[in-house]
Amino acid sequence: MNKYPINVTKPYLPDKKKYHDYIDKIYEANWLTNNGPLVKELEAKLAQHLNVKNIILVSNGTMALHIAYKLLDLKNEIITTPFSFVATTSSLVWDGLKPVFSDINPKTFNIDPRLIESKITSQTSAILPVHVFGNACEVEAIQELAQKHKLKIIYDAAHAFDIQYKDKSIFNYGDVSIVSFHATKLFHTIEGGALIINNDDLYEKAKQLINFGFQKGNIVGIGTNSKMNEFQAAMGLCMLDEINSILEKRKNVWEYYFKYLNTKFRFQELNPNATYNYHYFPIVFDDEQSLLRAIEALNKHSVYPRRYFHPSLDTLDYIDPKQTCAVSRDIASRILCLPIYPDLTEDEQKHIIDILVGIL
Ligand code: T4K
Repeated sequence: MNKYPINVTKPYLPDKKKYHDYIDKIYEANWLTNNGPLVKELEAKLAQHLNVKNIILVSNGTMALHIAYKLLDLKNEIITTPFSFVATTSSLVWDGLKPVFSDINPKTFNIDPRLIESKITSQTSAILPVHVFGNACEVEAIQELAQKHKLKIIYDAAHAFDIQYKDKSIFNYGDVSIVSFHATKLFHTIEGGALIINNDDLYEKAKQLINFGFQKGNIVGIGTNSKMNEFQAAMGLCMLDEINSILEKRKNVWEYYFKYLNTKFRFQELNPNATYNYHYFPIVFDDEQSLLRAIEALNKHSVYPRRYFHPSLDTLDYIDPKQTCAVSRDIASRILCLPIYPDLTEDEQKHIIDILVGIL
């Protein structure tokens, strides 16, 4: 029996009894937030699971971006990708930083390192690439450029949970990586996010920034409140226990679509040096008209794919109109993310595939 509507994603809900047990613990301890025991436990377990040194949990991925900009003392111009969720760019503008867009590679949909250098000026302080849909960026080429021009790197790794690049967590690349643990993500804490920071001093400073500037009870600088609470951490602990089965089920769903659609559409070219987490299932149409026809046909059957990421961020009305990225605009106009989540059935997928093939 198909379960409609079928949305682009459906948040995973882990074992309810286990979550209740954690809630009981929170009631017993009467400790709800402010670096509570469950937040500490989740940080330790995530550091081990991901094989990263320093991880700080925060209230959401967007706050993780803001904290990263302050932590690295970014100024003026930040080179970034126009093909992402709006938060990558809006967070910069909110903080008074100028996004300078560098176009994407038409195959990987990630920022193209070969185009970045021409965008660097005396005002540039950092590069902010995104591992779009969990596809690892060309991290070595980006690292080389950053070193040459003394720029910081922040990876928006919102989609990149559990990705390894050359046998190392992708989160270990750059000065800071941020990740989103929003309900729609493959690993989530309802709302939530994290910063992964290689440098120990910066890690200590980040703890102050997320907690009003406090250090051992003293105010040592300006901070904000970006803390994760215990109910969020409880969800994360339950999710982490089931992460292997979540990833396995996603892989099966992804491969089933791919088997039937790979000769019919264009796909993102995946980084051969990295693993993949099957977070999204983007397909690229020949033109926007075909994409719109597909959306209409799917919607008629209560199937709701999403135009991630449309529009291309260089077209936003708060961006300098002189910035235009032709490749990103083109991909953004033709790309569609199909529903993908662990309990999507083969029957439901077959229905979606039949509709898509039918309109071609
Ligand atoms: N950087 C990047 C590259 C990102 O992709 C994101 C977030 C961020 C930074 C910022 O991280 P956060 O501050 O969000 O932690 C969703 C997510 O809200 C957002 O987290 C995510 N990226 C983005 C790609 O997708 P929307 O506007 O598509 O969400 P919404 O409410 O339309 O939900 C999508 C689908 O999920 C709907 O079809 C319905 C379904 N849904 C959603 C929720 C929340 C449910 O069935 N149940 C639910 O509880 O942004």
